[in-house]
Amino acid sequence: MTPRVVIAFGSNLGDRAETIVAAAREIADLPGIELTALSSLHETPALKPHGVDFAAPAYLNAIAIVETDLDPHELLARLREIEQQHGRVREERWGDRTLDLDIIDADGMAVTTDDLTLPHPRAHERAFVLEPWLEVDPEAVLSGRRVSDLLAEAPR
Ligand code: PH2
Ligand code: MG
Ligand code: MG
Repeated sequence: MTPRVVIAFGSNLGDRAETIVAAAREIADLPGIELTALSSLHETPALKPHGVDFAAPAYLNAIAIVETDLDPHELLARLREIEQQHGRVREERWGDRTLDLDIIDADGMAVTTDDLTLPHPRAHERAFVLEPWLEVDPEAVLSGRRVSDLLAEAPR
């Protein structure tokens, strides 16, 4: 069976909805990838390293499920290109951005390298990832835990 990969979208600068919808189409158009689900767009307050920042521009977050045989590093390289095309600038950690594309989980595969850790190390506690994921897959599991349970425990 083709591995199922969960990709998170985040945007809090520019035309957030247009950017996420365009990026989803660009992902679907990548060779070797089939997009099988896309959540709705969830508006969420910006989480910064010191906590939720209501003064920062709010995010739109979404989740896509894709099926692909691409190696996660190969997929990450493609996602970084799409971020670049949408004007992503990397400055401060968790700084405001036009587009963030994160791989959350690749069929439970464990990866620990400098540029990629799978499953995503913070996804289990992020309602802005868990909620849209649950919307497209009510039975979703992350690191052996039900995403519905993780969401119930996640800080709001
Ligand atoms: N992404 C971050 C940091 N903070 N806050 C929200 N609401 N949504 C995000 O996608 C997000 C964030 C780092 O990637
Ligand atoms: Mg991120
Ligand atoms: Mg990222």
